[in-house]
Amino acid sequence: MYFSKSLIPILKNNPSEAKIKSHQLMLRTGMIKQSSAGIYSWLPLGFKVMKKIEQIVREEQDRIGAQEILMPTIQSSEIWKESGRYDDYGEEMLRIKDRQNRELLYGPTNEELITEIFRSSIKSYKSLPQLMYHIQWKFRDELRPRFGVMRCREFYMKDAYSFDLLDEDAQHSYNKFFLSYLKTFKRLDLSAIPMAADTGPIGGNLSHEFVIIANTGESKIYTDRRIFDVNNDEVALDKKSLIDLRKEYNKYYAVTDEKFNQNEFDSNVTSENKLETKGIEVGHIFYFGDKYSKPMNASVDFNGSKEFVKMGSYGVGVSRLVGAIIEAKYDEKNEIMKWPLAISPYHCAILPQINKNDKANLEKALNIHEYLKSKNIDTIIDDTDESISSKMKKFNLIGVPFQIILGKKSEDDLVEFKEIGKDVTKTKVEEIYKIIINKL
Ligand code: 5CA
Repeated sequence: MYFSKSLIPILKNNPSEAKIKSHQLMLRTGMIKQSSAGIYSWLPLGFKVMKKIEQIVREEQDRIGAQEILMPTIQSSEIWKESGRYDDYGEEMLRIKDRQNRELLYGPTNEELITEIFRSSIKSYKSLPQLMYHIQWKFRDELRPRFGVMRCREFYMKDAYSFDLLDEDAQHSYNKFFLSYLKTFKRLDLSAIPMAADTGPIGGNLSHEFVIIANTGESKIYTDRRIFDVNNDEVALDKKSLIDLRKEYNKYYAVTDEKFNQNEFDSNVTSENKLETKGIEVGHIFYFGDKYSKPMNASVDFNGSKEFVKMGSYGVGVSRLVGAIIEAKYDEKNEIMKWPLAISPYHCAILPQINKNDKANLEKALNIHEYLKSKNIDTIIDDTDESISSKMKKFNLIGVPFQIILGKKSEDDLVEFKEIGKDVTKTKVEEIYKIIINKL
């Protein structure tokens, strides 16, 4: 990709309407463009990052045997009347009428629709468990959309749903998603802590929010610091049974605002381990038994008797994650965005100094570009006539983790190469390929 031909509208300064760094950076580097309050278009740079995050989320859902489907954004009010949530959901739900005057809505979540799909397709307990997910836009008419993609009205979510026969089977499904979320966030290089949480309009009595610590977060959290050690223990993730893993986390107090109780906090956590801070909710899982299956009559036949299935739902804020990762990784002082390589908009940027009467540097850049492209390294060339230093600044801000610099005196087979935030070294292009591929 050539920078001169790309739709990456970089701004010179931070836009004044953006109050937090992720919002500032996303507007400044042209990742998104607001179309109306809390509604954004995703331009190529932002879209690439979001798609890479989506793919990691998808792979970890597939790994636990969840089946990908795609439900529509527009739903009929009928099923919401069956569950009783049509009136309960309130003004956050965007209600629409079609030309026949039928009541429709833009889905804020999909418990009803998936229950309707389940009840018309699955009849026997032998088909259980069923785990399904989709990655789709949602709309919630938030009273105060703010902070860019962090709290918007239209947002991209992965939502999964589990259906089981017995309560204990359903708890097992819950634990599978719990573990899958830990793995997903780890792949995104985030330390997201599961916190006991309120269930709000989704319902049920068991729920965890996955929260990353950030000053700009909207969730208040109270926790025992030692839970971070559990989260950083790679071995535990692979070796522990699901039940042991849950027990490991349950040892430590970790709750969100709504679940907070000062007496419990004081009696369970010593003062040096107490942490009261703010965080960003990047995922939320719920267990709600037959809350939807009963009123919507979703049951299976089990040895001649009719059993309402036990359900849970599991959400990841895919579009919110783009902002959350910026909040966690942006080095504000040096204006460097440190995307984890797996989700950076490009793996490598080639920054040649372009001389008017000498095309040698550009040609060299094109050759390197072809070579890296053939090896599946996602590469961009900055073919504009800006100075090298302004190109480097720009790509530090965008956050391309590897940069090849072709200055005036670039020798034949050695090029200047640097990993973002580190020093320049002179390296062969084949070596560069090996360095990048090893880190991917
Ligand atoms: N049906 C359940 C689970 S699938 C559900 O909707 N859960 S939720 O309401 O907690 O949303 C799931 C995730 O979507 C949240 O953890 C958050 O990361 C993201 N999210 C929720 N509201 C917004 C919003 N207004 N803007 C951006 N992301 C949001």
